[in-house]
Amino acid sequence: MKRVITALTLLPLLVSLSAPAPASAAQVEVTEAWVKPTIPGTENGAGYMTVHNTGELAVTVIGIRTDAARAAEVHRHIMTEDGMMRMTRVPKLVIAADETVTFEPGGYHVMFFGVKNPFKVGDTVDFEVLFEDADAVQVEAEVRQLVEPFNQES
Ligand SMILES: [Cu+2]
Repeated sequence: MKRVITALTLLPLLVSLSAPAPASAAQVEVTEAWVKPTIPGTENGAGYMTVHNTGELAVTVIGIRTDAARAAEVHRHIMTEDGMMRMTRVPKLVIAADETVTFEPGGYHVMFFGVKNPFKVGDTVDFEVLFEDADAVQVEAEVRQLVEPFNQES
C-alpha cells in the first residue's frame, strides 16, 4: 500500500517535469558554426557561430562544454583605452527574445584551451553551448580557414 501512495504522490511531479519549460533548446538555434585550424605549436583554438534566440524569453549563455579541449569559454574582444584589442571572458551572455548574436573574429568567440588534437581544415569539432535557463545546444563546427585581419590567437 505504501508503494502505491508513493507512486501517486510522484505523479504530479512527473507531469510537471514533462510540461514545456519556459525556455528550451528548441528556442535557441545555433548555425554557421566553424572553428579556425590551430596553429602548429599552439594549444589554443577559437570557434564562431550564430546564436538566435527564437523564443519569447531571454536566455543566458553561461559556458561551453567540449571534449575537444581541456576547457572552453565564451570570450569577446574589447578595445582598451589605449586602442589595443584584448580579449576577456564573458561569464554570462544574455540574448534577448528574437535576438541574434554573431560570434565572429574580432568579437565574441568560443575560446578553446588545451586543444587535444590539432584542429585541421575539414575536421569537425563538437561542443555544447550551456544556458542558465535553457537546455544545452549541441554544436558541430567545421574547421575552416579564413583570411582575416585579426589576431590569429582569437
Ligand atoms: Cu579568446
